[in-house]
Amino acid sequence: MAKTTVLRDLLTGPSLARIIGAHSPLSARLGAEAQFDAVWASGLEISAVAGVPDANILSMSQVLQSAADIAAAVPVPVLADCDSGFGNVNNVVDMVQRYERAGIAGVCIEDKQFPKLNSFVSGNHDLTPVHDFVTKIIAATQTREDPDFVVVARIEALIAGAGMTEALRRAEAYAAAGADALLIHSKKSGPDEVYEFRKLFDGPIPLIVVPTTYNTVTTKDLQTAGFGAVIYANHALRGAIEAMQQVLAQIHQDGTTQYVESRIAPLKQVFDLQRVDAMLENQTRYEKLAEASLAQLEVSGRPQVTA
Ligand code: SPV
Ligand code: MG
Repeated sequence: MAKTTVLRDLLTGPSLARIIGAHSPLSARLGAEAQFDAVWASGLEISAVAGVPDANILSMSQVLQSAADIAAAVPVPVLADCDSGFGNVNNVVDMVQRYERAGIAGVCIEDKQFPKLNSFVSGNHDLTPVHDFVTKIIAATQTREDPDFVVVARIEALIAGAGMTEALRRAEAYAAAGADALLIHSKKSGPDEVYEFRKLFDGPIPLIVVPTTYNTVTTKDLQTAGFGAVIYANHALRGAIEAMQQVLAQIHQDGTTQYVESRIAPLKQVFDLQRVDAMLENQTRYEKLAEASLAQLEVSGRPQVTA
């Protein structure tokens, strides 16, 4: 779908870009309707709806298909979570070609080893050597055809327990390699760690944060601190899980659906999200055009088509 804004402009613009996590075209449409600036095609969410861990269990083709479906459904740009690039530099080259062709506005790759593990799951969070990740960034930026296609480099040093000095060393290397933005990830319960990083990193590219654990921080706080974008990575999915569990438990308990009606979306709302009206309007329009086309045959004296 044609986009109303350019992701690069959102990230570099004067106000904080607000990006919402999605796992499906429907959830992305809800995010766009809620006025978020862009959509994050979240690896965690896409894995979760497939019922598997966020650990590169799904193949690149599977997550690409989800991201492409999302991009086709919304007028806002989509930033795709591409984990650690699905392998080495050769996978990154192939990945950028495919994601760009699919109408996605940008990719985010993280400096973890393949297969990666979700940042909040305890286990192996070994970092990629800086040289290997810089190679991936250069490959990604040189592979893109559209200069506005965004390459975000995500730093996992704070998640891996490697410390602030290592995070900053990596930030400097990734910015110098041509990354368009850096995502600095943290699993602390407060924002001090990302604020400190913001103060110490004086590179010229925007910084993105994902305040899943430091959830009391506001968009105003982040804007004041000088971040370029915030990603609310998984909240739509978590809200949906909670809502589904409650509705299902109540139906099972009551033996009827009548008491959940006030808490579930009317079917009309589902049809609106599916764009049923547009489909029916198209059908009517094409049928009328077909009638007009056939009537022309009659006027021109050619034999009428009867069925
Ligand atoms: C995702 O949404 O898949 C992310 C963000 O990468 S996080 O789950 O915080 O790692
Ligand atoms: Mg992810």
